[in-house]
Amino acid sequence: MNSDRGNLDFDNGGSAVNQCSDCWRDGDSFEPRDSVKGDVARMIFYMAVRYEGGDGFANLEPNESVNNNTAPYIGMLSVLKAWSAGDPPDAFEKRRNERIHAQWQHNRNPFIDHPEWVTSIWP
Ligand SMILES: [Ca+2]
Ligand SMILES: [Ca+2]
Ligand SMILES: [Ca+2]
Repeated sequence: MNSDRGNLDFDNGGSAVNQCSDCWRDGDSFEPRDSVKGDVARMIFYMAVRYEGGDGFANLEPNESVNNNTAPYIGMLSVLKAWSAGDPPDAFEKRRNERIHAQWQHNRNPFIDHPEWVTSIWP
């Protein structure tokens, strides 16, 4: 999925993407299939709070644009919020979060544990 997305922002619509069932893309945005929309959004939200400009990484932040290209911003915030609300964490996503927590550096995605924090941080 990542290679299909490239540097595109996230938004609804576009044309069907080859070899990616129910994925859509146009010149400035990518839309994954419904069952992973929330997963994708929570990953972005996690990166947004994880990357705050330290450790040689840019301060990644979500915004309301589909023309971010390589800038450290990812849109569309309103669409990502809708995707997160429409596809809440399921057993599979929670298990993956537990596994990542156990195996890799004890990082976990707080938005999988607390999806309600999305609207607390980005009202
Ligand atoms: Ca678009
Ligand atoms: Ca999902
Ligand atoms: Ca950030």
